Amino acid sequence: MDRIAHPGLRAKEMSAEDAAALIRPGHNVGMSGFTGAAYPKAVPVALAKQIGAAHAAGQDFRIGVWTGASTAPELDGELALVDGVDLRMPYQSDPETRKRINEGSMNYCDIHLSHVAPTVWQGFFGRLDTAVVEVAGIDEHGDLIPASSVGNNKTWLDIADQVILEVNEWHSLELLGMHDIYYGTELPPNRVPIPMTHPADRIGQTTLRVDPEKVVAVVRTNAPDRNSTLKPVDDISKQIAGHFLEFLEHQVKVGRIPKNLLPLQSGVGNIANAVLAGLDSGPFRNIYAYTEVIQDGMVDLLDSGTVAKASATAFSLSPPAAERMNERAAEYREKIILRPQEISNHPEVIRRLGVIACNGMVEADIYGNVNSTHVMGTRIMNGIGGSGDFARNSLISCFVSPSTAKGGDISVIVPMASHVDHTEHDVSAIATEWGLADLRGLSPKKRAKKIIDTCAHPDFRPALHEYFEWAQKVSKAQHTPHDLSKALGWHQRFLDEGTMHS
Ligand code: 0RQ
Repeated sequence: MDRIAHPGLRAKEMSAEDAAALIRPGHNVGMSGFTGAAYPKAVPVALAKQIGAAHAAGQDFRIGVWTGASTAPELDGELALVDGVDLRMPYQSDPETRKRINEGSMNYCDIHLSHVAPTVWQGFFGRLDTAVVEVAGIDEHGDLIPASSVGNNKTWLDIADQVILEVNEWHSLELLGMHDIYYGTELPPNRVPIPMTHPADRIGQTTLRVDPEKVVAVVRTNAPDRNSTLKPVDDISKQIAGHFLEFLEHQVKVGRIPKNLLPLQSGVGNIANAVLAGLDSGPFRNIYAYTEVIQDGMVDLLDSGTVAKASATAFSLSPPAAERMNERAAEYREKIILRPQEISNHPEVIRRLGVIACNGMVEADIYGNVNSTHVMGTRIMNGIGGSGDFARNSLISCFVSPSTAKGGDISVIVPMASHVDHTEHDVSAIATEWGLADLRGLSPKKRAKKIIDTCAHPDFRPALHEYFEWAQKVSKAQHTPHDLSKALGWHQRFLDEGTMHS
C-alpha cells in the first residue's frame, strides 16, 4: 500500500527544500518529536540551510521552535548551529541549543510538559504559523497514522495555519492501533473529567486528524529515529536502583501499595534503566506503567510479562530495540499505548491512579528541595520535562542521583539548592548510592538529619552537619534554619575554586 493513501494529499508531495521554503522569517513552528522519536528528519535540515544562506546574505531569519520534548541533531542541532532559533520551548537536551541558551543568544521557555498545549491554546506564545509533523502514513480518508511519539502533535495539527507532513517509511505501519488520541480536552470553564480510571484505558482514537486544506506539503523520508545507544548500567546506578526497589518492597510489606505496585513512572537515563532492569529479577509481576517515555528496559519488562501494559507519549529506544519495535509493532500495540503529552502527564490522571514516580535530579538540599534543571543556579541543563507533572501529583515521588558529580568535586546534597524545581512538599524520598531517605511525615530538621546521614557522600557529611549545626545557632527562626550568608557558599566555592571541598 502507498503510505500516502489520500489522493489529495499525495498530490501535495514535494521536496524537503520546497517544503522548507514555505517557512518564513518570524514564523512559529510546531515540530513533532519527543525524546528523539518521530521528529521531522528532512525539512528542519533544509530549513537550516536556507536560514544559513539568508544570514550569509545579511538577512534576518529566525523562528520560534515548539516541540513535544527533546529532538535530535538534525532538528535542534542544525537550527541552533545557524543561529536560527529565537525562542525554543519546552524540554531540550541538545548540546548546541544548550550552549546558545546559556550564552544568552537563544530564548528558552521551560514549562511543565502537561502545560504546553493548554498554554499555547491560551495564546501565550502567539500564533502557530506552521506545523511540521512526522507520521508513519496517511490513510485514504486523510487521517494520519502516528509514529513513535505523539507529544503535542494533536495540538500543532489543530491550530497551525499551515501543515507540512513528513511521511517516514522507516516506521512500521503496524503502529496503527497503538496510539490513543483524546480529543476531549478543553480550557476552563469547559473542562470535563478525563475519563480514565486505569492506566490501560483507551479513551480516544488511533489516528490524528488534520484538515487536508491546511496541508501545504507532504515530504517522503526513510530515516531512523535518533535512538541513542544506552551505556551499560554502572554499579552506582545499580546500587541506587537497589535502594529504590527495596523501598517499594517495604511499601508492599506494610500494606501501603498492592503486590503489583501502583502505576510506575520512570525518568530517562542510566538509573531509570537500572530500576527497570532490577524489576525483572524482583518479586513484582503484572505491573502497569503510566509514564512519559518507553525505553529499552520497559520493552524487556513487557516481553518478560513483569509489566502487563505501559502507557506513555513516546519511545526512547536504542537502535536494536527500535528495530524490534518496528518488526513486532503488531504485538506491542496490544501492550503499549501512546497518548498526547497533556494526557500522559495529566495531573488529574496521575493523582487518580496513584503513580509511583522516580526521576533524576541535579541536586537536593538538606531540607528536600530538588533542582532538576540548573547547574550552579544559572546554567540550564535540559529542562523540567515531565518531572514536575509527576513529582507534584504522584502518590510517591522519589528523586535519584549519584551523591557526587564531576569526579567527586560536587556534592549533590547541598545546604541550599541553587534553583528549586520541586519543593520539599513534592518530594517523598531521595535516593543515592548510599541509601534512600523516606521523608514522608518528617519536619524540616528531621529531614535534614536523615538526608545527610542517608544520602550524602561520606566525604561531605561532616561539612553538611557542620553547616546544619551552625545554621541552628545563627538562624533567627528554627523551622528551616539557614545562614543566608553561607547557604550558597558551596556553589560559590565550586565556581571560584572548581571544588565544593573546603
Ligand atoms: O554531566 O555528562 O557532562 O558528566 O549532569 O548527570 O548523573 O548522568 O544523570 O543523565 O539522569 O541526568 C537531572 C539532568 C540528570 C536529568 C538530569 C551532571 C553530570 C552529567 C548528567 P556530564 P547523570 P542523568 C521524564 C523526567 C529533568 C527532566 C526529567 C534531567 C550530567 O534527569 O534532565 O526528570 N531531568 N524528566 O556530571 C553539576 C550537579 C550535577 C551535575 C549531575 N549537582 N552539578 N553537574 N551533573 N549533577 C523524562 C522527560 O521529561 C523527557
